[in-house]
Amino acid sequence: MLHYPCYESSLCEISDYSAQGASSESDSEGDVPGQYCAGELCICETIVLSSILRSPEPPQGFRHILKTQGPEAFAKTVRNHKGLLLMDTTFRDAHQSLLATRVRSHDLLRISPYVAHNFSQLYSLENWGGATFDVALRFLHECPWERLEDMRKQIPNIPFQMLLRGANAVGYTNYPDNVVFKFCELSVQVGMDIFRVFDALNYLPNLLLGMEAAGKAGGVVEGAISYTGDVSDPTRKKYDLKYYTNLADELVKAGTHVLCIKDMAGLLKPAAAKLLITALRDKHPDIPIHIHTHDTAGAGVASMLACAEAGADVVDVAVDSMSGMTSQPCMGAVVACLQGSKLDTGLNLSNVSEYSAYWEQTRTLYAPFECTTTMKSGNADVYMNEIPGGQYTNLQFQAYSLGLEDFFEDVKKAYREANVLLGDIIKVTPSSKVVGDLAQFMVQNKLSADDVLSKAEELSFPKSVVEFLQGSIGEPYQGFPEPFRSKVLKDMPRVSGRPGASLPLLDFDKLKTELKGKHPYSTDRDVMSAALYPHVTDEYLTFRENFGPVDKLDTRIFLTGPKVGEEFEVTIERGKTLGIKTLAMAEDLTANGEREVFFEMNGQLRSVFIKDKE
Ligand code: 3PY
Ligand code: ZN
Repeated sequence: MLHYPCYESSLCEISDYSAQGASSESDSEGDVPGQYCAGELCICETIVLSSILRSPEPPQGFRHILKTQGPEAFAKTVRNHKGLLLMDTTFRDAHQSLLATRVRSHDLLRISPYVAHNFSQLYSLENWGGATFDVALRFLHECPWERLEDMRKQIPNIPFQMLLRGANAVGYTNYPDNVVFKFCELSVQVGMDIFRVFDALNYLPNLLLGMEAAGKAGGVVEGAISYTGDVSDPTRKKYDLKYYTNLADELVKAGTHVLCIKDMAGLLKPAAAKLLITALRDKHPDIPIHIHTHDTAGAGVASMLACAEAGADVVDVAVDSMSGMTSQPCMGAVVACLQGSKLDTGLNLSNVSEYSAYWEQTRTLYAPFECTTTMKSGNADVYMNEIPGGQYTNLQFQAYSLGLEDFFEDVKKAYREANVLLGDIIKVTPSSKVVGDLAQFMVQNKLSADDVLSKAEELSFPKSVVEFLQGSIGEPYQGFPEPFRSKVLKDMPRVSGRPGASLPLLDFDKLKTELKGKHPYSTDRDVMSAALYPHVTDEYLTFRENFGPVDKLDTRIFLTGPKVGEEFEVTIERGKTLGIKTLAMAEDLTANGEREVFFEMNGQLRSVFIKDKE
């Protein structure tokens, strides 16, 4: 008879097991090691368990080629592959766009063995970088490096992909060069494989720095061109086909292993996709082409199919229940549309559905962060305002939380005007913040574009706008807008060239000594986190010292806390599970606003004092 693992408590055991391969016990009995009890299987357990029982070792994937033959051979294999390859963004961009990046390691790790076993044909799994680094530390109180390491253990076969913001690494500002290099080096050591490197202005010196850092670390370099405008519209002259093909030539010349078009706002309509990819394919027949988009308007699947037809090797999708709107196009739809064709993805639609069912259920845990609280449908107005996927949801959420019903409509209109005032720039983190800040400033102060121009000398612009005009994130294509720039900056200093080039190198030894002084148990990974986010890392380490590894709690308990009388389990490491039962709370608060909470831990009575927030 097959005994079922208890909800939560033994899932980690199953997951660890999958990474380590079969054991003879399990083979003989059809059972898996760990703690068992008879009971109901949740959907997650059912699907993970069934895939592991089918085959204890996950099948080999593209990572095998990468690790045994290196990035060039990997790129060649991708290029020679028949059929369309997919990158799954569910673990990064999908939840960054739909759930404010709040998905926790706990929920990513629960489904990781299933992904390893059933999606080994993926080009890559995007699971790190972008906003995930900051949000993990700042809001989830978990270590992004541990997340990466733990996922690697569960998914040894599929290449991991991350988003590197060029010279901004995974931050919002330029860092000293040695920070970017060391960051990439450590990322590869911990388990990263493919680096999608972009720059928020497509500013080549920044892009090349990120590419060099990723390449030197041994990663696959995916140089990315951020896409804006519309190459199928002859009236949109600034970012025309020539602009993109010239940039692609530069990235290929710089040795990118894979060429990426990063359509962060979902502006690449099918007709434009056909033009652009055909042109790139003709110029660079040997280089794999990878396309990223967002489905904000709802045309994402059509665009990705057009890209594939025109010769793209890889496109980005998110699993069905985490796709659509500001996220990526639907994986199941792309898989189904290509089934039986020469571009067949090789993925099994039933597996996609099972995977989707897990996320459908898991997504409900993150209801407080749901973009669907405010966003009910796709919206083709993105073709006019060009707001990137993640920012679109953020701006809408902000507008609703301010209770200003028309605010979002006004901000979208102002965003368009702000973009023109700033010279029609590429808009993606952090340049999108510059445009968004200016748009909000205009709406809040009831300023038209003409007002902004005529009063530019007197207005007190948001910091991000001033810094952008100073050149602190790089130089926009065709230069800064004049006379606006001179009016705003007056005699303020200007940075010319690559901003990071003038920053002094970071003294890592000094930083380590300082961090150890304050947090004796901090590691070299924490030092790297502190190099990128000093304050956030300090707060994360202090939190962890006070409250322990809260990433081990299940998501409902983490987000809302247990109810009085509730029993739950926490697996702190393999084989170490704590049984906790909350018993009661003291009626009175202490002088410093704390309340004593009584609970049982593995049968023993304990109590803690907890700050009462009410
Ligand atoms: C990021 O920089 O986090 C992005 O997702 C940009 O598109
Ligand atoms: Zn994106």
